[in-house]
Amino acid sequence: MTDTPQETLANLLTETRRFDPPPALAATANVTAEAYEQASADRLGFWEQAARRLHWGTDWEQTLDWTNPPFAKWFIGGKLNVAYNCLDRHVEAGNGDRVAIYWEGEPAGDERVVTYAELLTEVKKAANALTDLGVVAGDRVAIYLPMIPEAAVAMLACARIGATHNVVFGGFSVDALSGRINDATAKVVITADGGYRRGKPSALKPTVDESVALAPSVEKVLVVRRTGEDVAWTDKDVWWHDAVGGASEDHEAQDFDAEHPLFILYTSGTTAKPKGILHTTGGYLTQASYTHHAVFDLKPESDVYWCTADIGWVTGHSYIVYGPLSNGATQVMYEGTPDTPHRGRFWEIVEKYKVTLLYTAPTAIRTFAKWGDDIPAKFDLSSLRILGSVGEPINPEAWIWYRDNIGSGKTPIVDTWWQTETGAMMISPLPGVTSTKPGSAQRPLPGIAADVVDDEGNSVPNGGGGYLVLREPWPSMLRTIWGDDQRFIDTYWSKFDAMYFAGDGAKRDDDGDIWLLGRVDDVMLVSGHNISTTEVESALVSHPKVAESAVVGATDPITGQGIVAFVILRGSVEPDDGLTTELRNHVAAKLGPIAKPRQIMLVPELPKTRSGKIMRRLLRDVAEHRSLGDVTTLQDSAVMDLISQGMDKGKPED
Ligand code: 6R9
Repeated sequence: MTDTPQETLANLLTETRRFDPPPALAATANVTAEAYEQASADRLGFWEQAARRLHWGTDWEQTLDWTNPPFAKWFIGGKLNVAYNCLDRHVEAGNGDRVAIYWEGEPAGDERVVTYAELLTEVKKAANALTDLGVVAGDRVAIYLPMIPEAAVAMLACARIGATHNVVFGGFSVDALSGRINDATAKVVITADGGYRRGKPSALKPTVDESVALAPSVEKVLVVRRTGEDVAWTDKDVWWHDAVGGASEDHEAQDFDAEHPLFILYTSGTTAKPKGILHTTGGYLTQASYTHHAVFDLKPESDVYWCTADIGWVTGHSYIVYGPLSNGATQVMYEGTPDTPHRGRFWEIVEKYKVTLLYTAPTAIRTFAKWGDDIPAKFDLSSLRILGSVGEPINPEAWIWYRDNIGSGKTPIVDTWWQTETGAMMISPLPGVTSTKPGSAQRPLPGIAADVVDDEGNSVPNGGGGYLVLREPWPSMLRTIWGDDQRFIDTYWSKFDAMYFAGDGAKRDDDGDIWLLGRVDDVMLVSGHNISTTEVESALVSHPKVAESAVVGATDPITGQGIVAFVILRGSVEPDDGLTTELRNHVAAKLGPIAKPRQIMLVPELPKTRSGKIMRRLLRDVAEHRSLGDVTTLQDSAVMDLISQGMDKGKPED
């Protein structure tokens, strides 16, 4: 027996590199260290001030109502229009000629420049068209579109008339789409004939037709012509260019209650029925807008911002549409994949539009690293001043690669932790304040009460690992799961008393900074130690031959679970006989022998969701030789065949 309490999550990886903010950035930063002090002295006062950055038609009477947790209300009595905040007020302030969107289609030369005045006109017309189709405030509208400006127009038009949008990733299956339309009982679906993906038109309309046949609530389908391919036509279908093209340009935005439902977004990636995460109006916009201003230090007159996310992901909602547009940003929107027509496409776009702020995901960064340093080196990336990361823990080596190869070795990196459920960023460095550490999201943003706790819900000391929780409500928090309050309580508020449990593991380093360690469902129990997938993956990625890896725990007769690692090598590396042994030893040297993988599989690809998250659940099925579970949210189903074939050939090592 020992006095040491049972560790909740092991802390194996140490990182000592530090990068101070560039002095020039710090000197002019939108947000300084004072914000932390202000927020800790008066958290609600701090959020009131952030809300004042928006235009309210009617002021709120009370900032927060938390008398019936976990059902929060923010800015009670306040009224505002989200589209007015994103568009009209910028035009009224004389900025109608400012570019809102530089849109870049996937086919070369396919581009559109949309100013704030033009975007406003389109949104007004679309708002009128939706009204003509019978949509009224409170109705749900499903949006299933490629990355074209109409996606933003559709969302803002819904917001303008108080309809609740429900965006579904273009490319999701009939099951996924019809399930989401039905759960939200959407009245209208907005879609397109198709979009471009990897150099080819990729149809969307057939999936909508099949889904609508299964969805009795749908009355009309509004169809954008994007590819011009032939489409089947039903009596519910209306062309966007007819309905919106013919609509009036006059539309006065009406204010809605701060707690009016703005959107539902379904979370993906689990086996269970998708959860319709509900966000409302005032608190959501307050935090999406403030965090975009603070974390990207946006200077709307001079910055060109580019978030590479898809509109079907919460990142596209908060950091393509609502955050940036509410701040009057000029941004790039890109339709296609990073390797069409060549692997330098992203960097070509950065060079062309002189992008200053770039927000992308670790999966993309690791892919670029795999493709080789020589590709970004061919382009002028000197306009970049801040780089962001979101979606998964970023491995320290991928972080360094990003900074060195994309950020010329000098731009700050903001690793932003948040979720569909949190609505907006929660933990992140501030680029003009924080001395950054590769791989750490570091510190809760001002006004956010994040903590790392043990099984009993007690804060872990510095150096300890455990569960990431939020101790206080925040403005952009989910209000419930659509139609299922009990599931909302059970999923997020039952593990610990009076705390929101995010489902992520985390640790606090010796300075108190937070490191995300992946989903707790993925944590591996090896010989009595709880080991995070993230730390083992980061150790693997720190080997110069490894571009990407995914680690899972597979049942093991001796250790409980054995660590099985799936590894993608960097582009130029030829595997040799000793490589897997070398990698296993490398992990043992970095993290200790307990974390040494039982088996390493070299694979060409990893199974990922549409937002780029590794689906470890499927890899666990492979590692334990089970048939595959639900693959509806998988980005590319052929990947699993490739991996399973390789797995059958490989045999466990000692
Ligand atoms: C925005 C978004 C949420 C989950 C979250 C966590 C993971 C997101 C992260 C991160 C480590 C980061 N995640 N950002 N993990 N570091 N910077 O991704 O929303 O799709 O709902 O996913 O993604 O596991 O719980 P969503």
